[in-house]
Amino acid sequence: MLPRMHQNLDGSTALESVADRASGALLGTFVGDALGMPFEGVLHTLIPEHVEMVEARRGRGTYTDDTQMMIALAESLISQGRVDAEHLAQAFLDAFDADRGYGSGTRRVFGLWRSGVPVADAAGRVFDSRGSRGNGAAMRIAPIAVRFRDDPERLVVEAAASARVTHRHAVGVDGAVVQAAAIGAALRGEDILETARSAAGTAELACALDAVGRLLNRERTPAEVSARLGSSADACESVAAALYSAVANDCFEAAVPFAVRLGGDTDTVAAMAGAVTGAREGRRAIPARWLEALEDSHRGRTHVHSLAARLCDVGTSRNNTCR
Ligand code: F2R
Ligand code: MG
Ligand code: MG
Repeated sequence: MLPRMHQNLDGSTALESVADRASGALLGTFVGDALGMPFEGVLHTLIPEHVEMVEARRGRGTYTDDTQMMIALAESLISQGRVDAEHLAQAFLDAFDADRGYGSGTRRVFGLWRSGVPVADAAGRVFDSRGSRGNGAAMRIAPIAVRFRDDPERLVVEAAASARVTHRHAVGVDGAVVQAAAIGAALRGEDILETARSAAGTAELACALDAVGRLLNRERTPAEVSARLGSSADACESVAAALYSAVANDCFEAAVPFAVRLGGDTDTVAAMAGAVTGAREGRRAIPARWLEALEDSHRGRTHVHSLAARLCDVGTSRNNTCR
């Protein structure tokens, strides 16, 4: 069957437009990660007003665990067509590179898997068996949103399943669900905050997203926003901060630097803001100087772009096209 194509006003087709948004979601994560990484853990007062790709520990434009785990999740999804916890855990272990900077809880989960603890059990053994409420499951979630963009109910189920592999605390899982729902809404051209708020399954995330809504009543500085929402590695704080950055700013070039300027977990808040705004505006809206700066190693920007295209195909396996 031939792909369904509709001509847009700018001459592009609907087919191109979805592929471009899918690529925007994955490369937006990568760009946010690379822009924010040099400032991770830095107080917001020490971050320059004009954020650009600067020299970093592994070089300018390099990625951290956020993008590394997103790539592993995308590869596993393409291979299995859905979240397969065992396969995903192995993909995370195969991709692991300590030098990319992982969360302590996630490293402990990996260690438990390596020592023979079943995949289904390990995530429930960290943080005094409360499980992690870190943002590690939310930061990597863009491939789930692309793959299940046309089925919002399935998107939520698969996002939660992918999160539980490493994060068992309700807030860690809910952060991933909310972030996936927001990216899905952006891909479909729907209201991002409203969709995210409807997807929230914990009172904590729901309250944080209500606070985001209230902050949108006037222009805010990054200092004000980080004081109200927080920007730590906690999923509740950082997902809300990323969504504020995406919704309060009308273009990728403004939203992602705004997220970095919140301080705290800068690579991750910017990666999540980048995923949402990249999905909303497409890869074509990401400044070329940032895309060109991204590392293009074996699993670099070319690979990430091709993963997005393949996720589109897997997502429409009925006719093998990207709607
Ligand atoms: N880990 C980092 N950055 C520090 C190292 C960077 C350094 N510059 C380097 O390059 O080496 N960044 C990455 O970690 C965050 C994602 O974390 P994830 O995967 O969720 O891990 P974790 O450890 O499970 O959770 C993060 C922190 O949240 C707190 N926390 C989580 N659950 C908790 C609970 N139940 N009770 C209390 N605290 C909990 C802990 O402080 C965790 O360490 C991203 O920023 C990524 O970029
Ligand atoms: Mg990171
Ligand atoms: Mg981080």
